[in-house]
Amino acid sequence: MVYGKIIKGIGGFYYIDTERGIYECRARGIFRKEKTTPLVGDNVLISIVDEENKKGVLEEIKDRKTELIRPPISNIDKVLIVFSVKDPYPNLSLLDRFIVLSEKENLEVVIIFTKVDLIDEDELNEISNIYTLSGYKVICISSKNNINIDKVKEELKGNIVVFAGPSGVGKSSLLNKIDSSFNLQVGSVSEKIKRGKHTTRHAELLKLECGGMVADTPGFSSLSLDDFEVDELKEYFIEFNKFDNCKFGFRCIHENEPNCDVKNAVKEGKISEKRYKSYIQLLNEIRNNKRRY
Ligand SMILES: Nc1nc2c(ncn2[C@@H]2O[C@H](COP(=O)(O)OP(=O)(O)O)[C@@H](O)[C@H]2O)c(=O)[nH]1
Ligand SMILES: [Mg+2]
Ligand SMILES: [Zn+2]
Repeated sequence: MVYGKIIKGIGGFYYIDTERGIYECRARGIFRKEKTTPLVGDNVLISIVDEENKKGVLEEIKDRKTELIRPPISNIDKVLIVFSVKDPYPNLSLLDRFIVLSEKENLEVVIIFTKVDLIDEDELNEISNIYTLSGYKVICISSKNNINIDKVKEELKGNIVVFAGPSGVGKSSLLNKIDSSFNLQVGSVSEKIKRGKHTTRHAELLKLECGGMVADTPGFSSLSLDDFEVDELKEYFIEFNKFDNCKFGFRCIHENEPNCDVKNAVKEGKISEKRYKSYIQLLNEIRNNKRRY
């Protein structure tokens, strides 16, 4: 048997990348019986049926490290969350929402601020400090002026990553810089139209020149917090976890409780006030969602 990874799945066929090339495989019936659906990203064993035409059978799926449902993809190592510092101006509450969704899925988060050629250093620090204070790795780049593209490549090496972020922030420009074979359309509506036509298209993994793979998907296809509980949200604001001396202990949701360690840390500037406000905003959103049903 040959070891490989599913990089694409279309109409019951799985495309498995192995050291001997890519094989087109059907899955054994046993998977259907056991109700396991092979996912793009799965590490698998295949048996080869026809070497000449590169056909095989998917025999075994190895345990998954992570599993995203939307988009359906497994074993992602990290998510690179991309926002521009200007044009468009970053919506930080949206950025915090991307972070929360990633933390819930147990993905490593790296934040990339793009278009740094458009603002001065003080403005840039003000934005990026919020997230370094929270404990995140932040990379500030310009595709236009070739700033810190190597640092992004460093994050990709040997990893499977997904890029997430709103449109217009420079994701395609960045991917083109990372790997010249991409040749993605930049700044045009045509890419969006193309995407619209392929809304049911499956996730796919693309190999990078620098090693590693990137998932060809718009990141999260849903940004809703419908699946969240009020008392779990605090887990996904990772900087809160350092402050655990609240009077109400682990039951404290750091909102209106007295003697709250997290609220004190906000007052002392040890936790960003912006991040705390985002937290309260998302908390209320989760509550309102629950009331609707
Ligand atoms: N000034 C500046 N503009 C950029 C940079 N990167 C991308 N852009 C512009 O931002 C717009 C959107 O870029 P694109 O890569 O298509 O964004 P995407 O929608 O996230 O894929 C285009 O007009 C790009 O030329 C950058 O580093 N600096
Ligand atoms: Mg794009
Ligand atoms: Zn508290």
